[in-house]
Amino acid sequence: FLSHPNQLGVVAVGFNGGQMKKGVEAAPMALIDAGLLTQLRDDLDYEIHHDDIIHYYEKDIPAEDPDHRNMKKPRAVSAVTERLSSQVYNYAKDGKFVLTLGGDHSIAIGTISGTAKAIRERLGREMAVIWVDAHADLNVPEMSPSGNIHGMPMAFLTRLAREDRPDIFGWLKDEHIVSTRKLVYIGLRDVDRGEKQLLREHGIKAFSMHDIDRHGIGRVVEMALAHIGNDTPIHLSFDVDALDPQWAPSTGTPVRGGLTLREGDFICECVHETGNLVAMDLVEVNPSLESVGAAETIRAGCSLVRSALGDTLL
Ligand code: 6HN
Ligand code: MN
Ligand code: MN
Ligand code: MN
Repeated sequence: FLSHPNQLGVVAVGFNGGQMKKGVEAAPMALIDAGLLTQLRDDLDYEIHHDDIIHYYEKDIPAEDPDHRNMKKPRAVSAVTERLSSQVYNYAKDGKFVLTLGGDHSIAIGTISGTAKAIRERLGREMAVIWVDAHADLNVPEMSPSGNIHGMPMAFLTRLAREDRPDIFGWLKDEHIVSTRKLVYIGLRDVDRGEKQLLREHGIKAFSMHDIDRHGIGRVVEMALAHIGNDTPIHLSFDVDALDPQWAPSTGTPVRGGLTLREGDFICECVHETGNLVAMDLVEVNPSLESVGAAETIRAGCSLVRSALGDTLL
């Protein structure tokens, strides 16, 4: 599905407004300083398209941003993701692979809407999303326990949540939307009550840590890819907290009992092998949360991205 499979568009998103902890905005810089883009260029032969800017979107963030429908910082997240959506779209419409380095997971509202629109226009197809996370990030605003929008992106992207105000996600049009049938979760282990109900009601495919323990990661990835079908463009949204805190301690909402780094890399490798991957997000790396674990978490993040881009396969 990529007309230029070795052309890589990179967006560095230093945004933390989808949750309350500072530090996640520093992740793109930390990942790039760790040599990620150099490795992709020199070891994996990608031609990198990057404006060499870490985007903090200061000008898009309003001074006044009162809660709306239980959402915190709704105008900031909306404005930033709207801008990000067109940045991602501009790479994807040319048939480039798009790598977005977050940032908290609210940014997926921007990245996924951007690729979904480009894939519709360019190929006349609906895209699938593989969401690897400890959490489902499927809360409708009113049922969110925290009001943090990083727990809501998939609700807006599937239209399970909707808002018509143009300054609060009303900019999301049909072309940006992903079908609940084309969404697959891997790694879930901390899902809120309302989210569980939505997963059930809409028959959304979800593989929890329980499923991974039962079937093994190999079989789970096979089933996930079978659900999507082998002729569908894939956007991979990887929340580093899917990994066990042993591998990725520096993240805002760590949950024990997660994936090993090897299992995370394996998921990325298998998705790469399909040849259908068109975009990836790496989110929720927070280098300031764990002085000891930050370097390790950054290394894990780099490893996941390299795996999704074809490293580690012989
Ligand atoms: N993430 N379900 C919780 C909430 O606040 O809605 C946690 C969300 C975490 C979001 O990790 O991207
Ligand atoms: Mn997440
Ligand atoms: Mn998470
Ligand atoms: Mn929880």
